[in-house]
Amino acid sequence: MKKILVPDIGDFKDVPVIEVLVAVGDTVKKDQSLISVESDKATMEVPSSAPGVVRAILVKLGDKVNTGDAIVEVEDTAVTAPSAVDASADKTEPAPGGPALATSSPAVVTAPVPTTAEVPPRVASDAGYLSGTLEHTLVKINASPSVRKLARELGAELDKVVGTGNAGRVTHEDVKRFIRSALAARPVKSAAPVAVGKGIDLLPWPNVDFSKYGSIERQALSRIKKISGANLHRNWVLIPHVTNHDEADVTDLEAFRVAHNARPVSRSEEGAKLTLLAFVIKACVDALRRFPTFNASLDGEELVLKKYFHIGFAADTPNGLVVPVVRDADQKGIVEIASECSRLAALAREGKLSPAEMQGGCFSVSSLGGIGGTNFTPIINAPEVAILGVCKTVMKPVWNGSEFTPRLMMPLSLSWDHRVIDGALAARFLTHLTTTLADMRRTLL
Ligand code: CAO
Repeated sequence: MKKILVPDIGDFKDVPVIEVLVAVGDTVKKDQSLISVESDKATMEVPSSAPGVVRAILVKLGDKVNTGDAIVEVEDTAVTAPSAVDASADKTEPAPGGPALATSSPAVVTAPVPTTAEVPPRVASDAGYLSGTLEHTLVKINASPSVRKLARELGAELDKVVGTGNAGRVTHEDVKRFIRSALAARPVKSAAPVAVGKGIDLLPWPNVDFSKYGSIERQALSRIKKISGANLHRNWVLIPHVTNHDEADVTDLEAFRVAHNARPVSRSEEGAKLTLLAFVIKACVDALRRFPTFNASLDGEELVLKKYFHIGFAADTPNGLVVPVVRDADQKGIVEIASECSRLAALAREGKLSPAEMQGGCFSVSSLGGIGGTNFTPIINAPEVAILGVCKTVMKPVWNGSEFTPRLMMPLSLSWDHRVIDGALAARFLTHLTTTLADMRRTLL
């Protein structure tokens, strides 16, 4: 029998138990959460330092615990389990400076086993940072006990769920959405047997000890980075991307924009600064209308064509990339689109976008125009089928048939899903976009 103790929880004292996550008779794995405790700064799940069967629960809801308090008694089943780790501090202490090896099976060699106090708590912090001994063990899971319970029941890994609540707090709806999208992303069973093709068979990731070559520092990825990274990776691997590049002559457009911003034409527009991004979104809507295949999603062997025009735009925030959506951009004027982008971008930076403000996009625009660069290959935001990258405008000599004239050129990069779109269609779409941006009056035709 092994008593599981509260590990070192740093400066926290008398933290109340807000959840008991196991019952007597449950079989628990090593590192499985046993209880949750919550201080005014953080929520922590205390994991089991050993596998086994829960024989007694020594705390109840509302009890206050401190480092070293016993919370659960576990009968250690490790010695009989085929691949188990002998984690019982009663039976096996790691030999100083070397691994603990003993199990009932001579064929099983175990890893060094930490003592109870060495098993770190999983910490969720509203503040995002905690000091002292916990700093290196932080897992930012900003969610209420009931949300964490729901996540456990549905099998959602909370640290992969994007929190859309206040300060990125994970809500019940976030967990359900995560599960829905995980189910939707499951490979559809094909009626016909797959005769050829292989899974991606890659070399293992290089395992390098960088500190051998110089001094290093490790930083945990932000929550948004972890989630967007997983999504981007899936999209990059599963979608056959092609990117076309072109340039739009925005000389007249920029002159109009600058003049408009200098002297608003009406009181209602005063204060709403026109941005190039707003014009690009409007031009994209026009192109999507003319080329409906771009305003679509692939669903098995069908294309879902959308009759609405919700346009997402990538927003760079201190915590990573998010994509707020301008809804019904076809029904909005450029001033309205500009002020909506500015409102959504501000909310994005504060981490206050609501789920609805990030859902339902048909097509995305990723603008690096305010920063620089000549071209890039944006990754499609599934289940959309195309994305437009915008780079910084540059004044260039352009041949007009008789002479070179200085023209302000905007580099555009259109990535598209080759399962849905062919190269010729993509070139037509991009040509339409550049022509429209060269003279936005075309959108009125
Ligand atoms: N060419 C030249 N200048 C441009 C430009 C372009 N294509 N686009 C914007 N600018 C200028 C703006 O006019 C503005 O200048 P002024 O202040 O003098 O008017 C300045 O650059 C800053 O613009 P901005 O980028 O802040 O504003 P925006 O409306 O163009 O973009 C937003 C808003 C949210 C798209 C932007 O802030 C942002 O987050 N961009 C990064 C998107 C991103 O990370 N994409 C990569 C995704 S893949 O990892």
